[in-house]
Amino acid sequence: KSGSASADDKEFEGHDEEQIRLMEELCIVTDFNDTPVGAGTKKLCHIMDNIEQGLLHRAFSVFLFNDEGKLLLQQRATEKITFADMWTNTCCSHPLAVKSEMGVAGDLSSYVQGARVAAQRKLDQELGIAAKYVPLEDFKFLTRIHYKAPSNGIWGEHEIDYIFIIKANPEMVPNPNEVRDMKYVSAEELKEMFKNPELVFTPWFKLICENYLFKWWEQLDNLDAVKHENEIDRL
Ligand code: DMA
Ligand code: MN
Repeated sequence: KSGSASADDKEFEGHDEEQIRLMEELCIVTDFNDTPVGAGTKKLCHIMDNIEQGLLHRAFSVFLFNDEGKLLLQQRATEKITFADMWTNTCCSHPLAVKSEMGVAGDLSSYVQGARVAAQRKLDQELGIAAKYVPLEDFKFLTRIHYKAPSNGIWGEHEIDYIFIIKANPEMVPNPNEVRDMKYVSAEELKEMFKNPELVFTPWFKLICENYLFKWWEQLDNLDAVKHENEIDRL
């Protein structure tokens, strides 16, 4: 399948122009151990046929907590090509295959730093959070999660996802092309949301909640005790 993305492609029929344009971004393609092996368009990396043949890419997920210990959730915009309208963690996307975000082959700390740069970039693009509210050194790296999940139609995810927690109280101006709604929740409020059959959540957010988040939430002041930076958790 062709890697380029254009509004004329039949895969994109009926989709938002800006979101189609973003499908041209170059993601970092990795092997099973998260070593970069090349670059692939966001389009190519999210086609389930390619994923079923083993195509894997690098991603990040940010969990932002305010000083009341509440987690900032977002509901994805209807315009999103994958996982539209679903509730999820604060911000997710991909470090791109550029010098500042890819890191140096074999050097995990440089991969982590590249993912922090990408996280800061997307917090601004999606939520209108200025970099001064989310300094790079404040992104606490917890672990990497390898997971696969189908979306709608031909689309899906297959990622090694860098998980970051950041404590901040930012001003925000959500970008309506990315975000439909935002909400700060306590752990109890999130558990109530999970019981509401009218709310749909992204698969990675559910996986992370089930496996780690509620445990981490109790340890926000002691995250060094729960992080495991050198592993890749296969979920
Ligand atoms: C992709 O997120 C990353 C994960 C962890 C699922 P996304 O679909 O929100 O990416 P983007 O914001 O770049 O469209
Ligand atoms: Mn992805």
